Amino acid sequence: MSTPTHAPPPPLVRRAPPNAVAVETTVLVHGVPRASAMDLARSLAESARAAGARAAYVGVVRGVPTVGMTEDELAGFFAQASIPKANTSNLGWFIHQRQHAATTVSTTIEIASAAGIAVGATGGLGGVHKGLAERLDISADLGALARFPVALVTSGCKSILDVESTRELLETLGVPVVGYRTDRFPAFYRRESSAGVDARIDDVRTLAQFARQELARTGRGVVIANPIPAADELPEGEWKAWLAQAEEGARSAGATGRGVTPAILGRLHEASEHATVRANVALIRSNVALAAEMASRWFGSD
Ligand code: PSU
Ligand code: MN
Repeated sequence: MSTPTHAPPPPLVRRAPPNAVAVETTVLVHGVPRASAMDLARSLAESARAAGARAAYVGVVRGVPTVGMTEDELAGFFAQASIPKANTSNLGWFIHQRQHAATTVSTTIEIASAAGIAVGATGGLGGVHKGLAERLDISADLGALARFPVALVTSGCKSILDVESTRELLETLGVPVVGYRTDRFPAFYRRESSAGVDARIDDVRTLAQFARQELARTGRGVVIANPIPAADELPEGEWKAWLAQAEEGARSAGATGRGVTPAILGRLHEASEHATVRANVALIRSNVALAAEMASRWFGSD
């Protein structure tokens, strides 16, 4: 009999009821100023509770994939100067190294589905980055949706990406995109892009029924596109100016690869005097609430 060369991987920790909504930790660690991360975590948990379900934060805690991180574990993350972003390609290494890591959408749905959680929420999906002619940069989020059975509520994808190409790639991968009360694929801070959706559903009951059927039928994910609340949408002109400034700043700072998204988002927050942070928080809250309504329809409310 051969002897294993190292200890088996630690088991997954699941502290969440079946109706929980999986929420990523990258948005807390890299998406908002660190000082507001715990407030955001609490306010999202409150949004989920108000809609009848629990929010379960997903992260890698000293190498252990965890669904339903405690406040202490979250505080441990926020106290660190930097926490790496785990996607489906590097997750295994963080586990092997017994390291902390924040989950992106890709690893949130990978870990959540392994824990039997079927609904997740995020602000904006990763996607196809601009400048493909120079370098191919496509988020692992898209491939993960084709593999892991989670219904993910998102306000489309960040408008710092190539929104139309992201939408095309979801189609190529065979991931259905359902618009919640919309016919357009949303672009994060903006309610609409020029891209469309596969189906429009206007009520949560049908949304939950359809997602449940699709997950059972296919074993892969579904995107539920929920536009930013109208009152929180950013004016197009200002948004474009802030984005141009942030992109230029990130470029001259030499950001590449996984560093591009946090570099642009940080600069956007500064350029807009935090208007983008407020919009970001508003849309995530609305996505968590919709996901919680779906989960409670699907699995029963608390
Ligand atoms: N949207 C935000 N802030 C973020 C992200 C999205 O407003 O931090 C994160 C999400 O976790 C998403 C990830 O899954 O960025 C995609 O990163 P990448 O392009 O490196 O795959
Ligand atoms: Mn990338």
